[in-house]
Amino acid sequence: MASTTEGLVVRIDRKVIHVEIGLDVVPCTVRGRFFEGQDDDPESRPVAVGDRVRVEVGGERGAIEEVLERRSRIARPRPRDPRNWQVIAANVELLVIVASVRQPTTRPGLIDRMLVTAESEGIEPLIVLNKIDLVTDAEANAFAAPWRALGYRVVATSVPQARGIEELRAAMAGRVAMLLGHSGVGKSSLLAALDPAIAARIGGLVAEGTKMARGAHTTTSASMHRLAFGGHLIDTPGVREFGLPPMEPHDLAHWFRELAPLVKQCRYATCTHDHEPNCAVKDAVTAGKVHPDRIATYRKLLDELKGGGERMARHDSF
Ligand SMILES: Nc1nc2c(ncn2[C@@H]2O[C@H](COP(=O)(O)OP(=O)(O)OP(=O)(O)O)[C@@H](O)[C@H]2O)c(=O)[nH]1
Ligand SMILES: [Mg+2]
Ligand SMILES: [Zn+2]
Repeated sequence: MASTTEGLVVRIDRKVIHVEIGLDVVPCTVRGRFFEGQDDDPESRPVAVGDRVRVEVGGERGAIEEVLERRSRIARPRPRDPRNWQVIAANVELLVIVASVRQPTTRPGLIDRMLVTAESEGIEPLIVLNKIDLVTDAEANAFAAPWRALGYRVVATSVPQARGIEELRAAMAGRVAMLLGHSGVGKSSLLAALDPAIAARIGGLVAEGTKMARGAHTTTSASMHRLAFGGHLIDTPGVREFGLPPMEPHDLAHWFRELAPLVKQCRYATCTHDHEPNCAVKDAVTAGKVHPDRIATYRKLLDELKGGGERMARHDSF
């Protein structure tokens, strides 16, 4: 007899959605109505890794009947259709923004974009500065300084030197965490270092979710892993760019920690801190109280929102 139970989406293949139910992972299909009007592209499906679902289980397989309400979303524009938002993962509690100073170099603006997404979705961010074996401590500290000054936690790590791994474990334990960053910064390597049992357990899975490119394993789809020390960690493919969730331009400053408290002092409630008179944010910038990189990112994102806000607002899937 089939029975209905709750599960957690851990991986999405072309034909099958893998759902963790208790200690098992059950291959599932979705009820037809989910796919109505959808093409065969897994990224366009209304189910994401991290979704809590109700599943009807019969024998070895299941059928997803319902996706439960999402508490948070990490989304980005779809590569082939930037007006349409693709949810990479749902219900993330800790967004682990992985960066490296070298090989590859992470632009500060990318970290700030991800921070805006985390703040606006109510997700705790954690910045991981990986590959610190390739730089001096002084370089690593200089890179991390602007975010540390704002109270963001930055953990410096090295996979070959096993530095910072224990601190990361402690931050993730018992939570749903997600790794996000450029390709090659070491997300999958960190996952394997955090829980060596995962690397052994998912040997075949890794081969499926990776492709050999210039001798490196590049992750091609998001997948969630149960951590031996408690909690779950989602590994994701590297991002080259990262868009913003649709929002009103005057709301952007709320998600910049150092700007948010100033906004109330601006003359206009809808001040975008751009051309408006009597602007507390502009005063703070003039007084040198805001880091130049952060305000540069704010202005860039503001331009994007002003240019694309109306267009994005019609796509409220984020
Ligand atoms: N020197 C050094 N190399 C590292 C470190 N972490 C990872 N690497 C190397 O960096 C390369 C890329 O690592 P991956 O873990 O595949 O990177 P990724 O972020 O998962 O990349 P994508 O899946 O493409 O997004 C590999 O050759 C790793 O061995 C580190 O801390 N120091
Ligand atoms: Mg990877
Ligand atoms: Zn203002």
